[in-house]
Amino acid sequence: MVKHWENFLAPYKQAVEELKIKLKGMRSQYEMQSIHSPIEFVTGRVKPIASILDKANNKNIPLDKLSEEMQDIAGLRMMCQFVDDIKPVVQMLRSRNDFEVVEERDYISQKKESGYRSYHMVIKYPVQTIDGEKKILVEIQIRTLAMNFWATVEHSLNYKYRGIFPKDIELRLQRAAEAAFRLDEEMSQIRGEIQEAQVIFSRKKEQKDSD
Ligand code: 0O2
Ligand code: 0O2
Repeated sequence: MVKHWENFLAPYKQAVEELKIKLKGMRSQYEMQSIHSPIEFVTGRVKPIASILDKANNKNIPLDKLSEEMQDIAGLRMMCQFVDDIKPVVQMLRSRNDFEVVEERDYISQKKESGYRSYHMVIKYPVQTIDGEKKILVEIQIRTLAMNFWATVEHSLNYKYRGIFPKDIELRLQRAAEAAFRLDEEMSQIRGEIQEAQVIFSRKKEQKDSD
């Protein structure tokens, strides 16, 4: 059984590792050209077996249909400083030719009832194995740092309360979601100022490094 999971998850692990390098590489390319990177940082994970089983159970996904019906066994996250950075990242992902985008879900213009905001893309990624090429589904979530902060906190609370929040916590989470939204708006307003400061800061850092 353990061996079976190990075999099943191996291409997902490989995909996450490869995509982390590729997507982090996009950030370094911006840095090299000294232009504002729309990507702040990238994380990735393979869903833990227990979480796969829970989700399959909740969504009635038969275990032999996991690879077609569970889109986030392999998951990448790309964090951006500003809401306006998200579109260029999405465009860039669409224009790559090392994978195919099969679905997009825009929870930014259409936030979820919980208050969750993020842009989701599901891609079909070809992994090269010793038995030939395997195409697997990978979910990429693109969000701002503020959206990520909210989602991370809500995710832990969700885990603690198993999705059934006490009324006061639910209310606070909704207010926190609004506050995160306003924070993103405020930051967009002073985006120019922030970026100028960041350019000066990185020039100073470069100077120091070359001294
Ligand atoms: P790195 O790899 O060091 O750069 P869960 O099932 O949710 O309880 P979880 O949260 O997936 O378990 O596991 P874990 O170990 O906390 O997460 C590993 C990394 O993947 C974390 O960043 C998370 O921010 C990120 N991550 C977690 N869940 C998801 C997801 O659903 N989709 C995507 N795309 N990324 C996720 P590290 O450790 O800084 O990453
Ligand atoms: P993990 O690894 O625990 O994060 P569903 O899963 O039913 O919500 P669907 O169609 O499978 O819906 O995919 P969807 O909603 O596009 O993406 C699911 C993933 O988005 C979740 O993965 C979360 O990572 C994130 N997400 C969606 N809604 C919320 C929310 O209200 N709060 C938070 N914090 N994250 C959300 P999982 O399955 O929870 O996995």
